[in-house]
Amino acid sequence: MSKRRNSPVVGRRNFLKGATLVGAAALTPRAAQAQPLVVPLARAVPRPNLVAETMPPSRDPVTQTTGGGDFMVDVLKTLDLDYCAISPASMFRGVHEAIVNYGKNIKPELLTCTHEEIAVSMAQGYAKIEGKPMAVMTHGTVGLQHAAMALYNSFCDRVPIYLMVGNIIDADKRAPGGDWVHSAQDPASLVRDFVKWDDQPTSLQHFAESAVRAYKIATTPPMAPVMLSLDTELQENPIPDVESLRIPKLTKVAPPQGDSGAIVETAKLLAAAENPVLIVDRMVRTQAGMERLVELAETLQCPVVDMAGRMNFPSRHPLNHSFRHNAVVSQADVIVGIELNDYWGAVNLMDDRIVRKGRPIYKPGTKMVSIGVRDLFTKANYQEFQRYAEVDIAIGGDGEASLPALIEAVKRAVEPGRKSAYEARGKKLAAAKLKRVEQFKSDATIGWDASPVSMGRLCAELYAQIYQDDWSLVGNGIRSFWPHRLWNFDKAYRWNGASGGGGVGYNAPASLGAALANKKHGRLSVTINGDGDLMFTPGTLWTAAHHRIPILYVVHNNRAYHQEYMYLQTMANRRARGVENAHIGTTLTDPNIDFAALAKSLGVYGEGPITDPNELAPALKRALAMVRRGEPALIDVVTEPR
Ligand SMILES: Cc1ncc(C[n+]2csc(CCOP(=O)(O)OP(=O)(O)O)c2C)c(N)n1
Ligand SMILES: [Mg+2]
Repeated sequence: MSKRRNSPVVGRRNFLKGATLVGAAALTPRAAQAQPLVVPLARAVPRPNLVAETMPPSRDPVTQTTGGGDFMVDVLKTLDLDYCAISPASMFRGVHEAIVNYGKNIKPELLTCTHEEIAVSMAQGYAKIEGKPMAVMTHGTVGLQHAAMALYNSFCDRVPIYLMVGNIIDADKRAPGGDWVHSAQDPASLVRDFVKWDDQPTSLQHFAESAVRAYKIATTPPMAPVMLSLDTELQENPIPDVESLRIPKLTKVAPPQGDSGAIVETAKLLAAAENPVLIVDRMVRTQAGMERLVELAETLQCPVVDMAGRMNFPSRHPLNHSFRHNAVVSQADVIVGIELNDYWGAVNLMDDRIVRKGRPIYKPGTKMVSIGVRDLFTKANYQEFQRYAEVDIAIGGDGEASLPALIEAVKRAVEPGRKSAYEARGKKLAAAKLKRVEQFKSDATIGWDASPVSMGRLCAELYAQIYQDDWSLVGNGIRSFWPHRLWNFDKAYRWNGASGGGGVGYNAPASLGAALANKKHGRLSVTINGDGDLMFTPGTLWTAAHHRIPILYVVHNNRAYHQEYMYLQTMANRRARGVENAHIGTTLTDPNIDFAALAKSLGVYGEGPITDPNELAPALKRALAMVRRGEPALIDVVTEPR
């Protein structure tokens, strides 16, 4: 029963076979013993049994041979879901029990989380490394409310999450108290603004169809979370009509390619441009996508600005000009933005501290093209769609899937006579890049011996100890730019982007989800975690220990919600009131948080607080030894603010 089903017919037969087995199991000695225990006790009591009189005995309580939850598990097993992250709750007990007993806790295997936000964020980080969704199950209403922010992050980040939420639809079946406060008429209304699709099936066949449809919708670009509300009656009751059930087959949608005419037009613009620029953000899903982007850039010898929503372009490639963003955009005559989350933001500057007013970085007359799925799906309420971007050609198609056609079209459009001009352009770019890299290396030494520890030193020391491993940076809090400046990001799994919705509390659990995905590939996962973020979701560390997920947490401990501290300083400066009070409500001191002790209390190896930079390397070595052995570890480094 635990094998993945290839055809719906086989699926149903296996299901029937399984149902029979469950029935047989119910007649094992344990079950047989259970029956007499119930019957004589009832008979032995001569007094009126009020419970028995007011409530008819539940039908066949011991030998319920089928349960809707079993069928639901059968359906889930066809969907290639390796894990299901949960904080346990009665509203999904029918499926929970079926997963661990009937489904043998395999595909999906349950991950125990200490908060629903952790469960969803783990799924977000996991999906970006593994390329497929993780299931999450939450309690009705309250569990979903906890999950909501992480769901919003995932939605903004265009990451599929397969969310199931328990609910009791029939008011007649709700016990007083908890069942009522945790049930809703329309549970998904809470999150409908930031899930792509939701449903509340009212029969098992309805569940089967909706479950397969949900997976298909979630994994079709633009990918996003989906939600199924699981009625407890469907989960818990015997299956009335086993024979009639079937599991529809899942056929994933091939990602759409951009219109061929528009692709050719774009290729001509790129080939003819003096200074073409490619800007990419959430584009690469696979290693092949990264290699194709390299091919496109090398064909044109043009700069690539990687906005790092995913790991798109090798950091040390001479054409990676992410840290010369303004320089290359201001020179561009053609800009092609691929899967940009925020096209306007990539070509304009806006200071939100003093006067909220934007200005373009690009020259007037610069031709702009967008390729991506952003334009194919928009919701109204939450404004994550960003400012309207005025482009000359807007191509609705998946970025990675559209690259082969664009590369071919560019190769055809390149005039042989211009090849030497391209080469000269490439050489100039390579020299500028080299200069920038040298600058970064020297900048990283500023404050090398300072205490609190500088972020340049922290990231240099960390890289020195992992660069020979098959490493993966699975999180980087309120992003320090040092890793992308100094490290050699050369594979699609070296980095997995940020939160999407800017919801703090993402980094710790999303890093863990990504580390879980890396585990089976034997990769070394490391994350740089803000102290503020970690305090939103500290229970993540327990899940890391419980499920033995190897990951190194380096706490970037500036003892503050430092970003907000800076905003408060700016506000006070603007009003000429001095910054003396900017620490109020923004710092995390008095008492200082002992993250090493926190880690230890949750079963994770912990060291720190490290204030002397010379203690960093030996501490990293000890912690990484734990991680290489397959355990999580944490080191708390008291750092400069950014
Ligand atoms: C859920 C949520 N609450 C509050 C914020 C506002 N916020 C943005 S950054 C930040 C500070 C996070 O602290 P930390 O992780 O330590 O990063 P630091 O700014 O200190 O580098 C806060 C509170 C947010 N983005 N999300
Ligand atoms: Mg902080």
